[in-house]
Amino acid sequence: MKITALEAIPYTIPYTRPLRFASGEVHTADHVLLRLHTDEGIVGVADAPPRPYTYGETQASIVSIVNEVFSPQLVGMDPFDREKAHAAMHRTVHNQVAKGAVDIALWDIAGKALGVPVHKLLGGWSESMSVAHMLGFKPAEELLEEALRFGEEHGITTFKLKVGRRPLSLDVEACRILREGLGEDAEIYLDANRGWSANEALEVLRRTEGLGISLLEEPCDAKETMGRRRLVSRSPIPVVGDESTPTPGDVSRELLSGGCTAVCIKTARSGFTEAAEILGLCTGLGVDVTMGNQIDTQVGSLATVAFGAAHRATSARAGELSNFLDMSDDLLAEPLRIEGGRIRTRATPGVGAEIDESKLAHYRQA
Ligand code: MUC
Ligand code: MG
Repeated sequence: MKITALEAIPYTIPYTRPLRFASGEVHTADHVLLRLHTDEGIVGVADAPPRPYTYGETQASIVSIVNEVFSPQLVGMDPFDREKAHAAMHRTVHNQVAKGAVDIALWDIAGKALGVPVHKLLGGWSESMSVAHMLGFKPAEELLEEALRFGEEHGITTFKLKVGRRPLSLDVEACRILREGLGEDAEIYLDANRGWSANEALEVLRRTEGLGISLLEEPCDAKETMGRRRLVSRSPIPVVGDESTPTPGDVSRELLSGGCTAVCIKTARSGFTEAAEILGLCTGLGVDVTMGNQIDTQVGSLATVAFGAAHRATSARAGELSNFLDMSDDLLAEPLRIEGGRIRTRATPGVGAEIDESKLAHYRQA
């Protein structure tokens, strides 16, 4: 089989409820749908969500790198030769999200060609994932109302609270109100998206002691090396690397040098191949992982479910999978459903992201 064309389709779908966090905010999903065509008529599909504040990529840059750089490198290759595809793409630095989408589309082709769902190819641990919901910046009472609603309507009991605000009392208060309102069995963890300094993060840890916060993600900029290491060595809870750990090399550097003690895996920026390498590093070192959300659509969330459900370690915690519910529409022909707090993998070959062509035609930008 040969790759015949890469198609990068920019599209825009508005959010009903925007998500705000320390490094940015999202009002519209201005993503790129990637399609890898082959000479056997099999098409691999993946979603690329640009996050300029995290990786520097934009919708236009993803379209351009795919069309101008990756297409000439990959057309003519066998889609099963993932190592060769990665070697070609890695001649270009960065562009994590564009590379991740190509990788997911390659796995999708492999699954479709073999007639096997990708979660089975990757590991086949389970057929579903438990769902965590990500709560953006809002007044504390509104956060509690949202968390209770997601609990009642979807059976979700794990919440990641976006923090990193000033004054620190805003987030300390939000933690207290959530814990009081959700009860002691709900899991609550924090993600500051580098919004604080290391000292501010330490102060928040002191002021939230006793509230049962389970994890602290990317509290400060990992490049501020001394402060970050002081924070990690003093934190009573795992400090999760996210923006600082997109590649296996970043993960090993941050873990071994004391920049984090847990790792967030995102298929949107690592694809399945690098996500598996990262997972291998973490399980080998005895480090917890979370399945993160890059503010994904249903297409992207389904890819996260395929990877997360496939492995034991990624199934051990709830994955961040519910933020597509805040979008006004989506591209999947058969919508994702959260039932009893879980999302199921698809039994169809590949990742299972069948696209509704009329919706794509409606939302596409070019
Ligand atoms: C997260 O975990 O940080 C916000 C920015 C991004 O790239 O992902 C989200 C969620
Ligand atoms: Mg994060």
